[in-house]
Amino acid sequence: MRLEAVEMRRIEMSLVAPFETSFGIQTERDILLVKAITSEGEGWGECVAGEEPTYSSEYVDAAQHVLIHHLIPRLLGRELEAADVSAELRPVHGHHMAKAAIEMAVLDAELRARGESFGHFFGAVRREVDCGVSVGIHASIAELLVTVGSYLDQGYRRIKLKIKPGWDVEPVRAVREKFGDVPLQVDANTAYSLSDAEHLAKLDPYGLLLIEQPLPEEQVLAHAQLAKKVQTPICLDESIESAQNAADAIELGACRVINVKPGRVGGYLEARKIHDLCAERGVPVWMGGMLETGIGRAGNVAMAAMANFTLPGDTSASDRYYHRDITEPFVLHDGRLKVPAGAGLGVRVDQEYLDSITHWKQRVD
Ligand code: OSB
Ligand code: MG
Repeated sequence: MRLEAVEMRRIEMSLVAPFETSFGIQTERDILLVKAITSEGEGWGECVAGEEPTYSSEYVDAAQHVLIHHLIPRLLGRELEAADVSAELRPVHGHHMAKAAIEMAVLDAELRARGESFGHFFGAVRREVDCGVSVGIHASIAELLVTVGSYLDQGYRRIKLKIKPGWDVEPVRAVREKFGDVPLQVDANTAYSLSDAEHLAKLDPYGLLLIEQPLPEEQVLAHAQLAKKVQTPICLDESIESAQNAADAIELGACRVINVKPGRVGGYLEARKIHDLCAERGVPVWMGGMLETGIGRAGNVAMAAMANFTLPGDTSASDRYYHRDITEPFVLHDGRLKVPAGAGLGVRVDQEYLDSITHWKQRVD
């Protein structure tokens, strides 16, 4: 397969409700999409980088720049498969979300051309996946309980509460008190330090599935030390940027669970390696989310159907994020989403709607 051109575009999408985390509030997303145009057909990729470098060092303007000037030129006009992309891009350090987007587009083109779905390619063992929902920081406990109640009514099988210092034990206690033993976990997005260990241990009585990324991403050893002071299993998100990181963190005792985000680790193929090595080591994984459109969601749901994705993912329905998706919407049925069965990502992009929300477009060839 030869990569002939890449069409890049930026789209603006409003979130149905503001989403607050320990690193800021988001009300809309400015998303970079890439379309690989190959000798065998086209494929889509979604870049999960946010507008600001606040989740990690990556951000959407930088992803756009590095794709145009450093990544796409290394691939254009070449005979390649998705499996070759990460090796071709190795001279460029970092920029995993940008690399993941182009690898995803090449993989989609390749699989569409041979009529194979992402799910089949990953070795999916289920046709639908259990879904959780990530609940932002709210202005009050009363408002939080309304939001959580509504998600439970919709059928979500697990609740994840975003926490930060000053918004942690109280919201967890309130949710447990009102909703009993629903599967519950928390995500701190690096907001604590090891000196908060005693405070974080106050979450132990609430029987949480896990606490996600309590400490800064580079503090892997400190997570292992924290793990000795809290009973709740520690899960890493931001710290895990590669299969090598994952193996090291597990060996060190820094985490008992891993949140897999294909964008964060440089693509679906590296994410698959993380799944496999965690399976070998008896470490469960779950599919994270970055507020994706239907394009990214399709790939994530397909990967979440792999055997060792044993915890519900942040793979929520389209209407949890957007009033109108750019593909056919993902709809929750009994707390689950269906794995697309069609070729490649198995979703169709609504071209007319996409064009109406596109604010920038460039063809690189
Ligand atoms: O830490 O998991 C995170 C969204 C943006 C950036 C980081 C995170 C999140 C979420 C939302 O928690 C998950 C979703 O897409 O539903
Ligand atoms: Mg997280």
